[in-house]
Amino acid sequence: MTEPVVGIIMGSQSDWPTMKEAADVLDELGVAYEARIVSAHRTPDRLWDYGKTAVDRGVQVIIAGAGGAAHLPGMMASKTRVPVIGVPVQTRALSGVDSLYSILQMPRGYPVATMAIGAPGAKNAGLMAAGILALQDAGLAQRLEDWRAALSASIPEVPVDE
Ligand code: RP5
Repeated sequence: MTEPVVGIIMGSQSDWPTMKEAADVLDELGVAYEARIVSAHRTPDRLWDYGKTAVDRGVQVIIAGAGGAAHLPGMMASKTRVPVIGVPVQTRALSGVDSLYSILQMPRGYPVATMAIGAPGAKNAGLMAAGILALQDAGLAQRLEDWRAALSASIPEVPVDE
């Protein structure tokens, strides 16, 4: 069994339908990952343990998704030097702008690479993680090139009536 090199963490089970977009694209690209519920507010000790052990466990990129007062990505970035990609989960009350601002405005020194709100952001987080790992993995680099080429080829040049 391949050890996970990407950690997909999220604040709640309710984030999974969004965060699964990241997992799905990592599956397509053959990148080993783990998915965990790690809440900054509800399970702070779990967050601390995850951040403390990430490097030693071989996790090379963390994708962290949360909604509302979305402190998970920033807190994780403060606990580990593993690069953190933040996904603002769409919320009902404020459409995810709350999540976006919570994740985006990090103080100097503890960056979070913040994606777009919702499912497109989660998918791009998976692709961003793959791009980082591909710098040291020629096989993955080729798979990512092929994936991008296939997406590009699927876009028609001429619009049609639907
Ligand atoms: C955040 O609160 C989670 O990341 C989730 O997006 C949001 C709502 O959580 P639930 O009430 O659905 O568990 O911590």
